[in-house]
Amino acid sequence: MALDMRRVIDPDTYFDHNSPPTNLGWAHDEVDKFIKAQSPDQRIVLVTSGGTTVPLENNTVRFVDNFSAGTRGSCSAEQFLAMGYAVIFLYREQSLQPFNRNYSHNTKGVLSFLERTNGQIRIKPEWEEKMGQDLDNYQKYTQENKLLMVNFTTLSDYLFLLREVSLLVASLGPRVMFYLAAAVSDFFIPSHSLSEHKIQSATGDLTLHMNQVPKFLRPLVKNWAPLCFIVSFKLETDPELLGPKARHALEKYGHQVVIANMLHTRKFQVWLFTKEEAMRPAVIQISQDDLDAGRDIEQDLVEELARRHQQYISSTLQQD
Ligand code: 9Z3
Repeated sequence: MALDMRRVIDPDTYFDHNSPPTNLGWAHDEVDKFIKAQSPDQRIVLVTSGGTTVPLENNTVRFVDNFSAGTRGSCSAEQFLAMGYAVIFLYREQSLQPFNRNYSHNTKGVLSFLERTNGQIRIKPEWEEKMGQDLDNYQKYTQENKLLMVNFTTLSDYLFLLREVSLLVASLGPRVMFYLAAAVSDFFIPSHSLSEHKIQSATGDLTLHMNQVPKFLRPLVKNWAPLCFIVSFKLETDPELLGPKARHALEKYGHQVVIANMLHTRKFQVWLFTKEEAMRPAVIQISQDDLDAGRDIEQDLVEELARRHQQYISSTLQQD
């Protein structure tokens, strides 16, 4: 794959040259209603989750995908709700969703939470309590306007929706947290260069030229939502790069927290980089035994971020 990285366009040009997703108007109205339904001191978090796709054809048969099951995002959304946040969950269609993640992608086997007894299908007794809690929580949070789910598929869908939601929640200021766990492609093929129909194999090998995606964290922090508490994620596979890249992101965009994680240890260990702790990031970790016992690292991570978010809110109130 030959990557053409010379032409870096700015974010506005990107929006001028790509089409918005079909759910953009719906998302605008729903987010608007959602934030108007919140009380004046309600803390709100935008959780992004799952990977973006980059289509290779306009009538898309093939696409390049970014790695993310949506575990981090869906699990964190549940934790934020438990801590009293209202959650806007911007997620990749078909990736894990809060309260459904243990059933839609059950690692113990398809429908393994069900059994047939005397001809009747029923939930296995060992699943009943957990399923009951998930059902109750999901219904409670959606009915109380505490959980709103908006889905994306492509990189372009994601960026349009991210900008739309950011501009809507920005006016609520410091009590809004951005928790940007979605895995977002760094490269894309501009729509004018896309093949209209399925690329044919008759001409032999395929060489792709991909442009660099403009860095959207910059306008998000500077222009779209400058008063909000912004947490981005940095994913690497080379341990030598993780710290330097996390520090670089903090310096470049000037936001509040970068959570650094390695692909293979992301369920056990994450580092929290801030301006003050750039050389000595706080570590959050759990053991394999914790994980086997059903404990998720997101419990500790979200608790810590909520604490820091509260400090941020208090410090901005003192400045007023
Ligand atoms: C993450 O680093 C997330 O923690 C994971 C979660 C994607 C690893 P899963 O969904 O995985 O639980 O399977 N997300 C951010 C990845 C990303 O694209 N970051 C960009 C980068 O590293 C910057 S925003 O350059």
